[in-house]
Amino acid sequence: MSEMYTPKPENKFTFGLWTVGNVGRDPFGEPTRDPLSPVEIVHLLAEVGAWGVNFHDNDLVPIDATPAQRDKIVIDFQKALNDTGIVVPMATTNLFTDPAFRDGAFTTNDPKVRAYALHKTMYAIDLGVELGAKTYVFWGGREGTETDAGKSPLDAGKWFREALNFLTEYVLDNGYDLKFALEAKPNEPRGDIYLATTGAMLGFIETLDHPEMVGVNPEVAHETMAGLNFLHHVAQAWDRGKLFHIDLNDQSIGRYDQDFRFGAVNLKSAFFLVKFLEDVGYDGSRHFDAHAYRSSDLADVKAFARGCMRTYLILKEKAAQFNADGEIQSLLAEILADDGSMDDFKGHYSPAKAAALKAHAFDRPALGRRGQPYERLDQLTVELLLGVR
Ligand code: GLT
Ligand code: MN
Ligand code: MN
Repeated sequence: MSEMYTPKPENKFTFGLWTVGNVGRDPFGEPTRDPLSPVEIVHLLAEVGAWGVNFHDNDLVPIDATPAQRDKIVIDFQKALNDTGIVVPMATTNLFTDPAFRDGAFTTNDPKVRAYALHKTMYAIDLGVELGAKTYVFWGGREGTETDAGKSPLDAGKWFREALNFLTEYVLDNGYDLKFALEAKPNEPRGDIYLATTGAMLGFIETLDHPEMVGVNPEVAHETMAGLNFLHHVAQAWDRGKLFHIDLNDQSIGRYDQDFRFGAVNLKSAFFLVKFLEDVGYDGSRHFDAHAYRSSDLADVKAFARGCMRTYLILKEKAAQFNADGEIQSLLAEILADDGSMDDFKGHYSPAKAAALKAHAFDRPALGRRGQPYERLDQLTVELLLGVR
């Protein structure tokens, strides 16, 4: 195995306890794998070369644990982190498994459940911060509806805003060094989930009391489930300084929530994504929010985890190759060619510029005759990915 494809701490590869710890349950079948303890998962992640581990409160501490049990679990987990060097960059709250959240957490019509969701999240934030988390993810899997007959989307949005405002104040009040990252998903487990795309989240963030503390955690599978171009959403988040975290996995359009190994379905999209993250210098976690096939055993789970990281590193190498390829770069130069003749019309508005632009005579037929060699460029990209360049 080439040294180049060996994961290193600076790659910031992370997995959730729930990812390599996934036991292979699905809506039609019982688990196919034995559960691993959080300590065992930390050792597994160290063995495969990951940098960090993320968790929901209840991945680590069972929802009905006593305070004494909680403290013992945290001590054991911290010891595993110390023994392996694995870090905790991100934490989150499970606001979807317990029946209390059957109608949502922050957006349910039940004010007691909304209050309980805040209560639970404050404890979960304390736990995450205690173990070193700097990013706190909000994935509202149950924040939605099957029918809009009994729930107002306006109320839901207002309640979600109030909850996030409350929690950012909680973070400030406690002096925590913690930012929030909102994760969108169009559906599953709810029929429809509110704020279904990363773009919707970006718009919502600007309505909060502390928008500077809140960004997004886009997930490949989630934008893909909605039939959208994931890279375009990541780019919009990056442009706004809001790419606080990213969930890498894979997914076919139009299927159930698959959470496949990174690069398992659409290698070309994965390539453009890795190229983007590396080109812009994204320096956050590369979190693999995926799980092994239900047919996998423990050895195959390790192969899954190694595969996520190895594919990322291979695509990173391919991105460098793309950037250094003379033929590809000359096609790009042709596509981006600018003879400077429009320079006077660029930049900020001025009345004189507007008048000059209105007076300019364009050769419209000539504009329409200019082709762009995207076919050639795309084929070169495919050949590069297939390893024949
Ligand atoms: C769950 C979900 C993921 C979220 C996790 C964080 S939980 O596995 O499918 O997309 O990122 O809450
Ligand atoms: Mn997912
Ligand atoms: Mn996710």
